[in-house]
Amino acid sequence: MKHASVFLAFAGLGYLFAAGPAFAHAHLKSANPADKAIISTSPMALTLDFTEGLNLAFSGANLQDASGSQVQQGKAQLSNGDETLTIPLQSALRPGDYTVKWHVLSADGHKTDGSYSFTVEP
Ligand SMILES: [Cu+2]
Repeated sequence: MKHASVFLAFAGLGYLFAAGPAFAHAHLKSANPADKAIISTSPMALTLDFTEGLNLAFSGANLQDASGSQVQQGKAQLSNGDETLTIPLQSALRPGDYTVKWHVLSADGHKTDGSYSFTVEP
């Protein structure tokens, strides 16, 4: 379905549409903790929901604290038709600001990346 709509976009509307933001790659649909969330309890895992299935071997996310240090995390897993990336955290997050930097390869072979932030309150 997604490939068909991509093809139709090229065939019907050409590059004008293809260059637009509505093009179908694996975009981050939602996350938990969410972007700009302020939470009072450390999450057990990061959960990222994408708009397409992912290739686990080339997909992942790194959690960094406010100083840019990498936070210890477990092995990433896919679920929900490979559209949900779950990354377990190995210990409770201390209060502070955190940034999630993600990079994924979708099943259609396209790479996308991005980042978002959340805050753990004291
Ligand atoms: Cu794509």
